[in-house]
Amino acid sequence: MLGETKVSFSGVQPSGNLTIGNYLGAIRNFSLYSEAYKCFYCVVDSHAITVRQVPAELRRRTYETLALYIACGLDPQKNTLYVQSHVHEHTELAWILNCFTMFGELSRMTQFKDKSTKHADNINAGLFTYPVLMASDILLYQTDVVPIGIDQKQHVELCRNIADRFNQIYPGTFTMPEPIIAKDGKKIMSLAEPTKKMSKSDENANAVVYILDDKDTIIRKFKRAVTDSDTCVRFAEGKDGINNLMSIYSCFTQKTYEEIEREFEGRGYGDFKLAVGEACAAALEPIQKEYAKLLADKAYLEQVMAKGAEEASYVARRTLGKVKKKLGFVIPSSHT
Ligand code: ATP
Ligand code: LTN
Repeated sequence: MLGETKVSFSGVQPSGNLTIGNYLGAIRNFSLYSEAYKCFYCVVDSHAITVRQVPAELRRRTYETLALYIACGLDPQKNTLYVQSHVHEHTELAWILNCFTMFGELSRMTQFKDKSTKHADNINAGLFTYPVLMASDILLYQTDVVPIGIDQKQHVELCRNIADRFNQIYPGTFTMPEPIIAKDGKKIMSLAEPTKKMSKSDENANAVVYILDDKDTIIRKFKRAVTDSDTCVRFAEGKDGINNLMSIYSCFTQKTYEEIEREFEGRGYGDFKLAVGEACAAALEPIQKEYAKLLADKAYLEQVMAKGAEEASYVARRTLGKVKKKLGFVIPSSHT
């Protein structure tokens, strides 16, 4: 909490083209807090380099992710939108928090286990301490709520453990953050393997619907989505593909599962898949239009990120100063 105002913080990595999973699980929910909370939404480029990135692509995606934040409804006047590496306090606090995080805790993180299997040739220390940098992102802003997809819940729980451990030794340092996980859209699954999370770094582009896919592509991908040999559109255990499509359709149309089952009673999967594709394309169209305008104005995006970094730095500097004092670091006289 910053004074009387509650704080919302979240981030997305510029590690690929953003998917409808990123939108429905995270970004769409960021704007719920814009009015009543002080909101910090960050493009986490330092996290992205835990796996190898092509420099030109990382740079381009950093602009693109910022443009998508705005196109998805985050007004830069009401939200602090910025790039993580522009505020050096993130990595500085991360070092300190590393000294308050246990090896065993980090070893239990499922994202680390998944990513180290996937990138077996590059199991670097950054991949291992990734959640500590994430804890630093969150704690620097005295955050109350962290809107995320369910896959990030374990990381926010670790962040709470780190904050608690630090506060036990140095009382009153950090606000305790709460993960906020939307009821609908918290885990959108791959269209090709519906038991696996839809992920922007999936090599199979047909498994993933990107926010920027055009209507024909979206419809084609939903048509090819893996389902089952049943023909009845209903939500049930074991029908992972249909359950996923129902959850996507429900998110884009606000219809309940019962309404969806009634709507498609006696109709086959083909009709249903087409309807999901159309609803998704219709919802994404205004975002895509706004995005195209924003991306054409690089100077504007640079202005947004500069203003965001200035606002974020102000708060980050204060928290880091407090932490250093509590630890017993000598504060240079030029900083007081
Ligand atoms: P990567 O494939 O590079 O690991 P990702 O697609 O998992 O990326 P992140 O940048 O790690 O995306 O996540 C940004 C936010 O989007 C997080 O809050 C995460 O929980 C959420 N998110 C990611 N994928 C999904 C999904 N399939 N369903 C719901 N939320 C998701
Ligand atoms: N680890 C997150 C991205 C992220 C984040 C954060 C989310 C980095 N820092 C702080 C919430 C709060 C992910 O989605 N992979």
